[in-house]
Amino acid sequence: MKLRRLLLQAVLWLGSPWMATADDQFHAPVPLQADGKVINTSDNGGHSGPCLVDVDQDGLRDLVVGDFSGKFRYFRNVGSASSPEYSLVGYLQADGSDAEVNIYCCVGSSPFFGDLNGDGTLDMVSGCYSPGTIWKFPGTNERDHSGRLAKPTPILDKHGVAVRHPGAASWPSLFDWDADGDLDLIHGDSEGRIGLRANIGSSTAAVFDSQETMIEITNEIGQLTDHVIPKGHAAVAMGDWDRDGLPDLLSGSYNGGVYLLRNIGTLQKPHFQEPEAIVPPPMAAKGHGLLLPRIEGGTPKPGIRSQIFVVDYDQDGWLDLLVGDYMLGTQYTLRSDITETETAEFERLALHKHRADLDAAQAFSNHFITLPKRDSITPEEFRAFYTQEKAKWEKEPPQVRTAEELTELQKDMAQYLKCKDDKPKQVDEGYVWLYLRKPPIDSPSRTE
Ligand SMILES: [Ca+2]
Ligand SMILES: [Ca+2]
Ligand SMILES: [Ca+2]
Ligand SMILES: [Ca+2]
Repeated sequence: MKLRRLLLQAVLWLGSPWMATADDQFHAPVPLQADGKVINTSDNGGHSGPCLVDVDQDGLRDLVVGDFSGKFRYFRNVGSASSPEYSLVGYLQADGSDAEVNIYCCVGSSPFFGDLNGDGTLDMVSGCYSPGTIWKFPGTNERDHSGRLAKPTPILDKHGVAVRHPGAASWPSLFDWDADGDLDLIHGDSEGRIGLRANIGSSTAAVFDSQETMIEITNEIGQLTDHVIPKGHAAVAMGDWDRDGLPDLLSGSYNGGVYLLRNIGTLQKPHFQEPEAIVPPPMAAKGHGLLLPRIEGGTPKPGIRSQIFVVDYDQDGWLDLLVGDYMLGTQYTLRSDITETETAEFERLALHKHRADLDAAQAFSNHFITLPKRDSITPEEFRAFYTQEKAKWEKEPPQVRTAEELTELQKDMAQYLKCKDDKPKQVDEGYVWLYLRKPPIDSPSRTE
């Protein structure tokens, strides 16, 4: 048993998903704070969708964060341009109530601002969940501190048809894609598609083309595909990441990574390279960030379903990233006298248990799909069949051995818990991570 435990520890050391760090181009990510606390959209189901914009037009960029409620939390910058400090004001208002989009699965609201009618006030756009309509909240001239917007309408094309991809969720961004002086609409969907709707109107009256220009890449098996973002969830943004004068495309992903598609076309006709991960997915290949072990009061860790905002946060000339995320965690409460070493040990055990649980669930579902099933079956009959087959399967020797190992693990974990019999709680989390970029090594501005 001792040998097995040693082996297990070696595996756990090597396999920790949190060992995956952002590429050397970033400093370690830090979660943004407001009013002295880390911003966490857990009370609204997580899925943070960040955006920096000067809401109250006092010359300082404020922070707007979407989440699973479909609303938009507004944090005013009460610090300075070079050293922002945020304080929660409340939800952005639209037409007398909280601005809101429809969301019931998998994503957060995704605020982005731009002046679509040239009246000098910023309008807000946001995606939502199924159908992935893109909503426009016109800006108003009421310069108070509530960030007032007018009643939302779906963004329509020149024929009055709502702009959207086939995928369930949508993420919009506004950018002058073709360098003709007006804002175009770039939008991604949950299947990883990204498309452009050119503004065929003007900078004072945006009209979006009915033709979609899709971003396409050649995938690993040589097929041309428009599903460009690995694992889908194309939460798009644009910015000249490599400072070559051509705006590049960036996107979040279901896996929590951030991808860069370098523009190798021209200013008027962008063309993109295949996506490269500039923030690697925070999870190891196994597991997708759901029900990962978390420690109550522990240090936050980047999750999945990244929604991004590209901005030169520290104004050093190099674009940085804000990354909103989601994590459904299994939260454990540890003993109050626990040491750092014990905490690390507990994290390793809990992670191993998480993976073993996932493996067991996957193994049964692999087995279950091979079973012969009747054509017509009621949901009750299906449940009974499933339960009976699972019970049978769990009595087989490999599953019995796994169950014994899990019991052993649980015993090991119990010594670190506040109450040994406590059942862990499930918690939603959603942070806003600042990935400050280090200027490239060959850049004279790099300081380390
Ligand atoms: Ca401001
Ligand atoms: Ca344009
Ligand atoms: Ca570029
Ligand atoms: Ca910067």
